[in-house]
Amino acid sequence: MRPHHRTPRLLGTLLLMAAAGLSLAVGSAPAATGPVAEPLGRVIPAPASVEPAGSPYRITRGTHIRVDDSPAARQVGEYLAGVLRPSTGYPLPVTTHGSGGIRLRLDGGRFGDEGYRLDSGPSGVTITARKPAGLFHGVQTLRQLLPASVEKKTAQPGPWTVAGGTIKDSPRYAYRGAMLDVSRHFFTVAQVKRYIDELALYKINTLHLHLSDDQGWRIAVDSWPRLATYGGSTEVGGGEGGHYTKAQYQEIVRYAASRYLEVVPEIDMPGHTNAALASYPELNCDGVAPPLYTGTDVGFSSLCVPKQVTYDFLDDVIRELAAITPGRYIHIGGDEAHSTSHDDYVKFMDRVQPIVAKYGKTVIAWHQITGAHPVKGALAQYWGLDDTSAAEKAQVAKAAQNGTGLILSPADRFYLDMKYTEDTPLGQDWAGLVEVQRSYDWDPGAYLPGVPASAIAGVEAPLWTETIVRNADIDYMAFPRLPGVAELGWSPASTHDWNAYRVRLAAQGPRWEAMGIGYYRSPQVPWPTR
Ligand code: NGO
Repeated sequence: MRPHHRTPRLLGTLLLMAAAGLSLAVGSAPAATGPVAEPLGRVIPAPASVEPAGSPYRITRGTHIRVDDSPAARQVGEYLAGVLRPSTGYPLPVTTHGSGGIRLRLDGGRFGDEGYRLDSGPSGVTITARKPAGLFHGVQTLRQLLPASVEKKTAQPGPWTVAGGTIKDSPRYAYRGAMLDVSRHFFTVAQVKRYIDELALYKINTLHLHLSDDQGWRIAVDSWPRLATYGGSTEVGGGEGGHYTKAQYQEIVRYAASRYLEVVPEIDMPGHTNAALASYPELNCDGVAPPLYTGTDVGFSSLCVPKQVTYDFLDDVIRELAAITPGRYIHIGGDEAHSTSHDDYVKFMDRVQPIVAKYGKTVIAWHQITGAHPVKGALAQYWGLDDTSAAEKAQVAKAAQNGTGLILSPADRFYLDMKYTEDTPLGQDWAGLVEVQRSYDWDPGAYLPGVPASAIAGVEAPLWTETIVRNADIDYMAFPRLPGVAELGWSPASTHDWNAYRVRLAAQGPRWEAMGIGYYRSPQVPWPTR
């Protein structure tokens, strides 16, 4: 096993012991009877630097969570207390006074927008960051340093020990996303919040919501009300579908922001638009509305490119969506426009991208936009495969050389709807089978030939939901692959090591069990025996 980045040999030994299923005494902690703390280097995503040192800190009934006198720092403190109180059974008051304990400190230092430093020793744990987002990510690290049972919702015996030492950490990429397709099957606000909480644990900072497709339009638009009331009235398989009112969407946005995730709403166009075409006959070139669609074919629908009403419609939709979206981006889809001619596709994108800019947002689109004229500042989301043609990859690389940023979501690595093996009961296999190692073991910085490293904005794990219906379905497909996506997005390339990673991943299993997350027990991962 390659030693962990800037990590003393002791840690490697601890990891090997853990892999062998040996129990660990942390630092000079007294021999514990309850669950043991995680070693400092077992966090996912792997921190940039880990230096185990000295004695551990133990959270007790008297521990305070001390925060700077700022509303954002206090909020992060309350969030941490919300995680720790049920399982520890301790009061853990959040306060601006006192000494010792758990301290969340904002400081002008060199931590970047999302970075933090965590120092742990006998007198306390201090997380220091320049911005509240860094404090929040540091809190996720702290969670993972505590025994898995800290995630339970009822009081557990402890002890609640955090290994001693220092972690200095900041992300490799600014964009670290997960997409949920709420169109093929609709997911309630509560279900989306639940997924947000799972994403936050791994420092994912972007939630991309695929809000419209052939099978359903999921966001209320006041100027075109039938989109939601009729276009949203069904889903794959013919279920009743649903849509978010503007207030509900804003609730999702607010909740995501409280977990330091930015919401990227997607309205797919010009293809994947049957739900809109069914709702308004005038959007069709022939003026005839097709029926609602509940199958899983793709590529059969298109907005009418020559008609002016198409752009009046999109101006209204984008204006209303931009007004309830504080984030920087609007995703305009652009994939699989097989029923739109190439010329029409280019014309369409030339007209729509300025509408996004007009309402103050930045365009994201699937990478097919690189076959048109991506506007300055646009991001293209790559969803090709290893065996995507060299010509298509070259087209994407050329756009990247000309300034289009890339979000990497290769379907044969990062699509969470791909089956793990032939036996996976859910999901699809058009992009191949994607086991955990395949998903994790590659480098986004060196993936597409001819793409400058600086063009990679980040990574995203899409979860398409043709076959995904329940929370348990989401969990089973996302875990254990999602933490790998998060690690490729966050951790320096120098920490990348499948053999070390699989051991850290195995240690997450009991945490997911404590959280009620059912996951795929991949044989590639040395899970602890239950
Ligand atoms: C493709 C297609 C989606 C499907 C998905 C299923 C993209 C960008 N368009 O990905 O409509 O749902 O595959 O894996």
